[in-house]
Amino acid sequence: MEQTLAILKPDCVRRGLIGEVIRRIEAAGFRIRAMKMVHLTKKEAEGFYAVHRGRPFFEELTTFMSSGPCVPMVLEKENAVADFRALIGATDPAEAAEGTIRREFAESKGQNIVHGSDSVENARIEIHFFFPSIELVDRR
Ligand code: YYY
Ligand code: MG
Repeated sequence: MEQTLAILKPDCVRRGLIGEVIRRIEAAGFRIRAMKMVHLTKKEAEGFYAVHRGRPFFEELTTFMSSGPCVPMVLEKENAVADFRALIGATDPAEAAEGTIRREFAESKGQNIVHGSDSVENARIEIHFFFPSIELVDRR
């Protein structure tokens, strides 16, 4: 079964939307295989988003991601990576499809409520960034 890494970003936590977003994730058929709350340091946020280093939004992005606690989770489902990207919608909420999580809740492109891995390979890397294998449950 495919897995993806989701993060409920600091804006989601700050605005009291953890429950609402998790409700939508579960209603869409994803099983939660790991979950915790962490407050990333600036350096940790830079490490997670290393692929974007040098981009104009990198400083703002990593400052935002280290501005408060976030909730990383491992989600499992057939076709989890693509299906989760579809559930959250485009990066910019103004361009995200009707009914997607970002369209419904995100206030800007930079503060867009939730992260989802963009490939199966990146999902594997991102899952291990947050979760040692002992924290990954395998319950049916
Ligand atoms: O995968 P996704 O989160 O949809 O977008 P990415 O292109 O990977 O960018 C990561 C993150 O960076 C995005 O969620 C918001 C922020 N960002 C931005 O603030 N401005 C951009 N032009 C592009 C991305
Ligand atoms: Mg991305």
